[in-house]
Amino acid sequence: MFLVQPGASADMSSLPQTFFCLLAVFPLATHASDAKPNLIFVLSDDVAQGDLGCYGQELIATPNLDRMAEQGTRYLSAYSGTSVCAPSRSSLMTGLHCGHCPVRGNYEVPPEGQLPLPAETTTVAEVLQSAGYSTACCGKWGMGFFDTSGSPMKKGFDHFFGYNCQREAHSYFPRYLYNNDKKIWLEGNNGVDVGETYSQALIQKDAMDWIREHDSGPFFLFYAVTLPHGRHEIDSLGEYKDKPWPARQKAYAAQITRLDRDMGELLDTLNDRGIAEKTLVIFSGDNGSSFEPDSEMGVLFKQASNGLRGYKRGLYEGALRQAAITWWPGTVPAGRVTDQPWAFWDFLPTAAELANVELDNRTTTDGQSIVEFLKGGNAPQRDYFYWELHENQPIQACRFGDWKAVKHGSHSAIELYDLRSDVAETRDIAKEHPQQEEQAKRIMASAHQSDPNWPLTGKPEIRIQTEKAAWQATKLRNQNATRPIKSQPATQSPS
Ligand SMILES: [Ca+2]
Repeated sequence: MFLVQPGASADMSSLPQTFFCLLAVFPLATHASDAKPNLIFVLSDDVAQGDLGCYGQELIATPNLDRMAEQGTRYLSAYSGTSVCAPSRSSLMTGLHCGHCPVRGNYEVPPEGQLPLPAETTTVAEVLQSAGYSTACCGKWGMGFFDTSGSPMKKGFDHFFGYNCQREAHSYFPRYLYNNDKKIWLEGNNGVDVGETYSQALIQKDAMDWIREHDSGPFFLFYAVTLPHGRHEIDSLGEYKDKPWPARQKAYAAQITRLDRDMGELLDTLNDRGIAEKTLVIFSGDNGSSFEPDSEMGVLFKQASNGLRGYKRGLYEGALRQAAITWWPGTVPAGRVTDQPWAFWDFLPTAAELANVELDNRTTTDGQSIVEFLKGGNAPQRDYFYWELHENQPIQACRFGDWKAVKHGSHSAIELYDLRSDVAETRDIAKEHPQQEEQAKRIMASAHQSDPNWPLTGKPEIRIQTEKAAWQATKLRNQNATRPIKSQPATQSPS
């Protein structure tokens, strides 16, 4: 099968140099290695601001994340890479926004997995590995199968545990997970129905064990938790069992509370091992809310209570501003809530600064270090933030100052909003502000690097055919799946 390699037509020379930093990977000599903090980035799949008590949720219990916010800093304008899984986490891993990132959409390839990150693209894990960090990824990967250039084992991780393919991660009772690149079969699961082995229980155990084994540090854990994305399957409804809600809502609430409990165990583990003050934990969603505000789920859980427009698979603020909390006792200010913006592509340069390394000349980033911001200072100044989304009709968006522009397709007009007076993006004022409209056009033209996988005109034929073949391969796998060996139904509701 022929696949266009991501980034194959990259033409760096056409990019304005002001938006690219070209740097070198070598340790800075001035600090001892014990000054390097441990880094944990928890990326929850689809958790939204509106799911958490600290952002106003009243029906779902999240005591541990609320406590994390009290002891740390909570962000109102933390932007994801884009608003679906693979490109959002690729932006996080590569330090590139989706105008430059080699993965800019969910692009499934047969027999399993997603379009791989190319060999020449550096990840934050590789940067940290080069700085002497032990590295692990637990949860969901989605950036390339093990026999491709995008394997987590080739992208800077010493250890991997979980799902390689994000489609397999729709099931919380999968037939198998991977320990490094070795398949481990899970008893009683067929990947289609509710089974007996709940994946998150194994993933959480692996992550906590790995932290304990590496507590002498420095370490980097990319904990890509699958909760609450995919089918709303849960091993126990807990306190929601008797709520007068539909089954799906009960299961969703229980997923969020399970996520919260696991985050509580994570922070307790750091405290118990005496490494809390040496460890920065960033908790974040990978996109904004995944529910329409008017849907049953959206209404019950008031998913649009933050007053933002849009949700997953769009580029309005509600799709891009995710739930985000940082925690590092003694270093990150406790109880701070800030509206100053940062974005996923800032993580790579931030991690590099904390690890005391400079980036090599193969490594480019669109981000800026937010170390001073994390410590209580201001967010870095920048010219703009930029996003793309390549699901069906490609969408572009940018934010410059308080101006926000969105463009739905190459032939559409630019929509322009003033976030200062209209954070809900209700009044398109492009016609009244031609200068800002022009500025948005210029940003969108220069920030989009041409790539045969991601044309702004729509899905290329090769992607359509490849995704079709991937879907057939998945269907065949599921048809051949065996029924659970011992059927003890847990709680399930349809996705
Ligand atoms: Ca997601």
